[in-house]
Amino acid sequence: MQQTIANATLPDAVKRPSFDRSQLKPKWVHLGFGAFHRAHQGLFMSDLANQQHTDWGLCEISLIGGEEQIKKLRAQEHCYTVVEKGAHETQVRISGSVCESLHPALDGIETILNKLANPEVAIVSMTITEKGYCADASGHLDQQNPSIAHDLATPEQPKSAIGYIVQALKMRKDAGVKPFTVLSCDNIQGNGEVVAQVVLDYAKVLDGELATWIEKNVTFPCTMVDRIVPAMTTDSYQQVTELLGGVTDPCSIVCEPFRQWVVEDRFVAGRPEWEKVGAQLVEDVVPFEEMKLRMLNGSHSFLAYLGYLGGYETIAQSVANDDYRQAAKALMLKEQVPTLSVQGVDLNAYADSLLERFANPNLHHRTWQIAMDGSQKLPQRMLKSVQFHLAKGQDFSCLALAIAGWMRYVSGVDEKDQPIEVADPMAAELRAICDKAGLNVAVVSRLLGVEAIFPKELAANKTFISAIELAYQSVLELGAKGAVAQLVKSL
Ligand code: NAI
Ligand code: CS2
Repeated sequence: MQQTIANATLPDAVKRPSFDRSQLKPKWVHLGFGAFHRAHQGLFMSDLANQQHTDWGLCEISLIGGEEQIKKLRAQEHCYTVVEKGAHETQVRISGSVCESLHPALDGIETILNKLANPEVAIVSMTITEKGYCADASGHLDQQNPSIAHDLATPEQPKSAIGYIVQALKMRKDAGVKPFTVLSCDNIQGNGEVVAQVVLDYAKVLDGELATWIEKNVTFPCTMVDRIVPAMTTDSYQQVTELLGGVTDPCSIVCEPFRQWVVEDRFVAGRPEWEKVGAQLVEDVVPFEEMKLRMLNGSHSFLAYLGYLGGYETIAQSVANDDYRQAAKALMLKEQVPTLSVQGVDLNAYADSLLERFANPNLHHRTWQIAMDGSQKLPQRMLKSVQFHLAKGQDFSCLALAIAGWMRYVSGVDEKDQPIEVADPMAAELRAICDKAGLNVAVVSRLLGVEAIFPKELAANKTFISAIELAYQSVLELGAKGAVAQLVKSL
């Protein structure tokens, strides 16, 4: 019999689930068995089950890719390893909260729809990345999105997460079954509102009565999720194998020790008591989301674009450069904090703690990974803050340099004339614009013309245009490192 973490003898230091896993029922379905979910919601649930008797178990579904991983998860009885690596300490735990898994390519679309329509299912959560919501720049459903166009034409054979959710809700409504709560756990401001909007837009196209029923009966709580979970690499799998005493775990994940989960307490069919294991259940999550997205993710994107261009492979390497560290801190404190409404949080201390987390030498968080999908990330991490400063006539030179760094990055050629593999749903369109303009400040106004990213009014603002042009010019002339150093001198 093949040795897996489910049947092997593991080193004593490895913490295994202490609860009876046979009691778990798949009452919570999650879409997107990616890196983050495993280290966050899956582990919260496993911790809770370790602490109290619960029958809340997870059914994992990946809709795009991840088929092999689902097979591997099944082969190890749905257990997986989470390694929490701090700067000085490492903890190894086995998460045991998953009791079922499905994949359209393995089990068929109908099986997944039937699972979602099963009255036992009370929560459907998701980590499907920003692009999985298929929203346009106005926050409405993008009906031109190929998966959405496909699903609207054949709603009983969906491909998109939105198509699955609406079809399952229809099946529940038709069968007289009460709905589930839809819980977005992606890094999107107002993530609950965003998913509610696209779900309702989609339902309205198909069936107005269904849309009204969803509006009345389904809740879409917003969540703020936080834990740095880099994509796994050959090296990190190797490290896990060593920590497991030679046993391999292809579903394992390595992450930082910090984790935070703030959730709006609006669940239509019950929820596990996540507050017992550190989650914050609150009335309004938006102030926390803004804080995290603008301070953590905003500075992460700054470090990702300018770090990559400056030759740094990881975030830890980028913040080891004092200029980058100071610029990231100024971006947080001078340009993001004034835009926030969160109460009762010491934001200076929060900024320091973020820089400490970024500096964790044991996490190999690649600048390239964070630079991914910039077209989806910039608006929420930076553009609202820029608009705030423009309205007040205030300086936003750190944010301007981050946006200019992104513009230089999406050209697809680095400072040593080497190709950059730009991963972004709009990569081809952005590349074509850059190729036409060349590595030239003229590219700025052309990229600002991409309405899916930059609101028209912002793109036409002269102060905004010249700030980005100035920043872009400095990246061209001084290189990313030089531009960051110059920025820091000017602060
Ligand atoms: P990942 O690449 O490991 O997993 C992505 C998951 O999204 C996969 O399960 C894939 O099946 C699914 N997916 C991708 N495109 C999709 C689509 N169009 N429709 C449906 N499903 C789709 O990425 P990871 O690290 O798990 O991150 C996923 C999201 O989690 C991020 O985009 C972010 O919003 C959120 N997050 C990630 C954190 C991290 O540090 N990795 C921390 C906080 C939030
Ligand atoms: C990162 C985030 O990939 C990115 O864009 O900024 O995934 C970041 O690691 C998390 O939001 C931390 O919670």
